[in-house]
Order: sequence, then C-alpha cells, then structure tokens
Amino acid sequence: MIGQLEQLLGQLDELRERAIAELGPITLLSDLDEWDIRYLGRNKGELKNLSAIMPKLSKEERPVVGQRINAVKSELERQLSAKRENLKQQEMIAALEQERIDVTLPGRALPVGHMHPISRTIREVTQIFERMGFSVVQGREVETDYYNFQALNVPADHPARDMQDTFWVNPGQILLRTHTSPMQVRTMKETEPPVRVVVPGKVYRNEAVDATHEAMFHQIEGLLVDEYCTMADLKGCLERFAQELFGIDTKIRFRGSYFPFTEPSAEVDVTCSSCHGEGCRVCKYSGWLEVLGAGMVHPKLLREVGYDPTKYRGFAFGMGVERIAMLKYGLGEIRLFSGNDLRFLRQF
Ligand code: FA5
Repeated sequence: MIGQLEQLLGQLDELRERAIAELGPITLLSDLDEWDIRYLGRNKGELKNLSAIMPKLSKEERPVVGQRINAVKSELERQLSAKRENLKQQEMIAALEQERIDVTLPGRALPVGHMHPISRTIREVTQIFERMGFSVVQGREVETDYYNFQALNVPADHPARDMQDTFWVNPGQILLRTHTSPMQVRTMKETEPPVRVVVPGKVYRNEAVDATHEAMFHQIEGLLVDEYCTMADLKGCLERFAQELFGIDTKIRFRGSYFPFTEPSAEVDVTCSSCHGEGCRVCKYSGWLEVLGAGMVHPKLLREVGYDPTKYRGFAFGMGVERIAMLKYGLGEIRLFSGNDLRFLRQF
C-alpha cells in the first residue's frame, strides 16, 4: 500500500512539473484555455482523473493524497491566473503599439463648403428688412392663375400677361409662378392689417436666357399695408435698404412705370456701386442701375382681399436677387450663379 501511495504522490508531482513546463511557452489565450481544460478540467482533466482513485485509498492515505491534490490544484490555478494576466497585458501592449496615434502628425484638412452667393444675398436683404420690422414668409412655387394673375388685376385677356411668359402646369389654371407677387394677395387674405412682410423665393419665366436673363431666378417681394402709408414711406424704406446693402453714399431714383397691381408704379434705380454714379461699363455710362419694380398697392387688390381701400393703403416692391447680387459682386453674367462651377463659387 505504501508503494501505491508513493506512486500516486509521484504521479501528482510529475503532473505538476509537466503542466508547469507546458504553461511556460504558451503565447495565445486560446492555447491557455486548452491547457486549463487538459489539466484542471472538471470532467476529464488530468488532476480530476487522478482524484478518481481517492475512494479506493485507506482512511489514513486519503488526507495525505487529498492535501497534495489540493496543493497541486492551487499551484496550477495560481500559475494559470498569473499567465492569463500576463498574456492579456501583452495583448494590450501589442494593440496599443499597433493602433498608436501620432498626435504630432499635421491634421488632414477637410473641404469646407459655404453659402451660395444667391442664398447669401437673400439673407442679407431679408435681414435688412427684418431690422425695419418686416417678417419673412415663404410662398409656393406652383401657383394658380388666380393668385399669379387674376387677383393681381391681370385678367385672362390682359396684355400685361405678355410681360411674363409663363410655364404652365395645367394651361389656364396651374403654373410656375412668374413672380413673388401672388404672396401679396395670399398674405393679405390670411392677415388683418397692419401687414409688413418680405417674401424671398424662386420664380420661373419662359424666356430666352442671356447674360442678364434666366428662366429660373429669385425675387424678393415686399409688402406693407397700414392706415397711413405713402409713396414717401416707400421711397424712404427703399433708400434705407439700398444704403445698407450697397453703401451709405448710394442714392435711389424712381422712374414712372406700369404694373397692373400697383398705382402709381415705378422702376427703381440705384447709383452704380462700381463707379458711384460717375458712369462706367457696368451701368452703361448712365451712373444708375435698375434693381426693382415698386408702387402703391392698387385699391382693386385691397378690395379683392376684403380690406377697406378708404381706410388702408399699402406699398409693394419686387426685386430680382440675381441682379442685386450681380451689382453687389460686380458681375456681368447672370448664368454664373446656376452654373455650379466651383472655381466661381469658391471666390465668395
Ligand atoms: C415683377 O416681377 C413685379 N412682380 C415686381 C413688382 C412687385 C412690382 C411689387 C410692383 C410691386 P419685373 O418683371 O420687372 O416685375 O421683375 C422684377 C425684377 O426681377 C426685375 O427688376 C429684375 O431685377 C428681375 N428679373 C426680371 N426678369 C428676370 C430674368 N429673366 N432673369 C433675372 N432677373 C429677372
């Protein structure tokens, strides 16, 4: 029996030596798991197999073997956990080394976009009017014949329709708005006076495109209705606008004109911002540039929307944003704005 005990203890020592010797060269956590199962596994681990002999031992031998088994087990578990810790550490160091960020490298510059010159002009213009107490409202690009023409005092057979060639969606009924003026009628129908709005947006005209004409362009409509409102207020308001946008020494000039929805009507010129009124190529040596159409709201419109024309008066104006931007940036070609040429756009 003594011989069997000695042999068993010897086997335990041998197992311990072998396990520790195998543990040393392991470099992968997956191999470590295999080692764990082989020696310390609960079902078929080598230590478990040797423990199976316990019931066959005598009462005296059992504690001796039991203690040795426990000692070997604790030793192996301790070594396993130390090795696991060590491998994890090494893996982390390797990962850190591989993913190292060199904070001294110069950054990669990302291309930064900016606002389109037309959006910028719209923002500048509307902000000027906002400072004067106007609110900004948006209209619709697809309009009815009623709002685009009829309600603006342009009946079906009116020659003024020829002034704005129309893209029809449904001929005679639905169209792409030819100006932002339909919003005069819509706004007045929706609100009680006093009214003070500006309306920026796209408009469409079926006309030949050239250096100063586009088939799709932007307008900004202005409308003010109140009990006391005169042509002098319109003039003061537009003069203030022109001076804020083009410079304090800018002057404006009214020339008599005709729009069916204003009476009286005017074309408004500003002193050329290129030559300050001296005369140059941009203003065709006149010193003046036309920027918008304007006038006092026609009493027919006031009646149409249910306002009392004996109590209320209003003024309205409509400007072409592209034309304003051309003046502001000294450009002679309107098509540059819609050409999407980055060499042009990057200059703003
Ligand atoms: C109108 O569209 C009127 N609704 C303006 C108005 C509003 C008058 C309120 C009175 C009261 P007109 O067709 O002139 O008017 O156009 C106004 C501005 O739009 C012009 O002064 C010009 O700056 C611009 N414009 C007109 N046609 C074109 C075009 N094809 N391409 C670019 N800009 C244009």
